[in-house]
Amino acid sequence: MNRPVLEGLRLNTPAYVKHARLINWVAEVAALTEAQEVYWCDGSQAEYDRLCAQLVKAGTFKKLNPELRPNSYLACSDPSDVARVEDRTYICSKKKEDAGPTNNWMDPAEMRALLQTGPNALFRGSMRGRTLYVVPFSMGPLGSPIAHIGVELSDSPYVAVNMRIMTRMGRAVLDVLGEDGDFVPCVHTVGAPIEPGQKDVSWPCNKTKYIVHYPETHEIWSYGSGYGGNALLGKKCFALRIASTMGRDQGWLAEHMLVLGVQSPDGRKHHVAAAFPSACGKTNFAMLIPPSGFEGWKVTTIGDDIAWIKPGKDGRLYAINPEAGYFGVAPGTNDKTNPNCMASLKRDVIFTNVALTDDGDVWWEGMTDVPPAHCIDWQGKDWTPAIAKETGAKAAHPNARFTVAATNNPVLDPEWDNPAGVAIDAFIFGGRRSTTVPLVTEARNWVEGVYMAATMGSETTAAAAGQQGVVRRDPFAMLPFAGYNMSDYFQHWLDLGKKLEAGGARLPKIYCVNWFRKGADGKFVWPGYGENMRVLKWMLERVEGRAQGAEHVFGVSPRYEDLQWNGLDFSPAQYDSVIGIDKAAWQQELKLHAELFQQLAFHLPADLTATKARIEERLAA
Ligand code: SAT
Ligand code: MN
Repeated sequence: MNRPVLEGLRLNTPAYVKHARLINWVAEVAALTEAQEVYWCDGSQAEYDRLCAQLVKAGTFKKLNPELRPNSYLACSDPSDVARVEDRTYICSKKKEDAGPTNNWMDPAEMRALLQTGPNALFRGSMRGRTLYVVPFSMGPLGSPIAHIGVELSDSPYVAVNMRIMTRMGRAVLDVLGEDGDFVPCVHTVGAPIEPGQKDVSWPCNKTKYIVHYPETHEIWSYGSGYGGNALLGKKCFALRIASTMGRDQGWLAEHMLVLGVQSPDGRKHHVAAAFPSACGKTNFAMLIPPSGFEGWKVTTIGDDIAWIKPGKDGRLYAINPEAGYFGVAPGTNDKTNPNCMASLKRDVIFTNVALTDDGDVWWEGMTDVPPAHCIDWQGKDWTPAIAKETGAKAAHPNARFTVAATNNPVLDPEWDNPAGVAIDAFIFGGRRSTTVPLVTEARNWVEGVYMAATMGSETTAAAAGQQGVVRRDPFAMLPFAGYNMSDYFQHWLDLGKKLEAGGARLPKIYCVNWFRKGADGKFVWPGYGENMRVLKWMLERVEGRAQGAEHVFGVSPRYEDLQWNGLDFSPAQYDSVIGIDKAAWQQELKLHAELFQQLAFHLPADLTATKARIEERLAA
């Protein structure tokens, strides 16, 4: 440890912190990064307000018009730092095969030399001139048997305030941690030290980026980005990549899933967990408003992005939302697509990379039918509809986000904070596919369901840097988030199912959905959004053994007459075009499954290859 630096540094450890290992680790990281100061977050409202005011002063935040958007802020990032960077994300397990072919891998010792221990280690001096914020957080209700604790050390006050919304953050977490409780250590720097006399910028970051996970020691080190999942380390890094490895070792699941409750008019309540890739409508689905014809039905939100699921003593699967807030995509959100979300965003919001209107409010593409006559776009430039028409400039970045507390959601499920979680009745897996994949299919059994989830494909979105709109395989919507070998992850799902079934449990049903099929005119055929309730109702009636369907090559789908149509004008012909199975398209699709299985050949479960062979046989018949 660098003595002279440590001696000059005040750790400012509050008296209530009793955890010696934590204090030592903070001291070590402060010495390594040469942070100017250490600040321990207590998670209070006063602290949040103070840090926001400081961010306003630094130019990172603009305070929005308090009459139109009380207690809300806009941050605009550096144009180079706008999304997760999958090609800079590493799983550093001891053995390369444990990271698997879908993850970037580097030997842990080599990575540590690069980041922490080598002569030019990136973290060395990376926080010079900055404050190191100690951010203790709980993923899940404090003290829940399904929850786990992390501590993020970050030189970004933007991260500190976002973490207060996204997690249970602050002093109460340290009380649960006590003198030697376990926590996942997360270190984050924007990688932009300030030298004496140098002026800071409004969004510090570094061209070089590393988002690094050590699954064996449950550590996260993130360098160079201040944005979203790269920087709010409780989210994808901990709650998915590290937690998925914890789940493998301890017999539970960490999944990229929303969790919702559905109550029927006669008061029966079911819970559904649904996996979709980033920016495919998880938040909209989690806040769905049943359409006309569904009076008396109610959908409530438990979570919108991540589920931690553990088997209960009764053999059923219980899910919690490890997060406490939503970091959702703004563009496309409006009073028609997601009125509950719009209501959630009325106050107490941090917006990132949306546009600023002339009256000090926010705007994004799709928020209103008529765009404002003028606004300042996310890059600080003048924006008008005429400029947009001429140059194609977007007012908001396509991956612009809002950060808002779950408690702002008018349809928050009363059980959302229940430490015991909610029992899951059905899993849904969905991708964004213009062709091929039918509106909904029920797997005939757990293994077929795992096959559907494992071979899921989706067209890429703006949530990750890189080309958009190309179909890639995204198994379980976990391609960028599985913290270990994808084939071992499939095996874990199969093993858990077998174990629960052997114990006599009735497993949740598994469904594959696609809201995104397009017609010959290039437009979506299925109206989506609230109308997805029609599909949800069918699934839950199947769970109850009450609804009918027709069996086909890879599962069971509803016939036109099996869905409830009142309140929607949707013809049998239109239905055919979203539910139909085109033999040639599926033969092509299975070739893509074969490619995936070739890539994942190491440890690929035999159950999945056998399932594929059976589908091929049926398709050829
Ligand atoms: O990972 S983020 O939190 O930036 C958003 C996402 O990709 O779902
Ligand atoms: Mn997500």
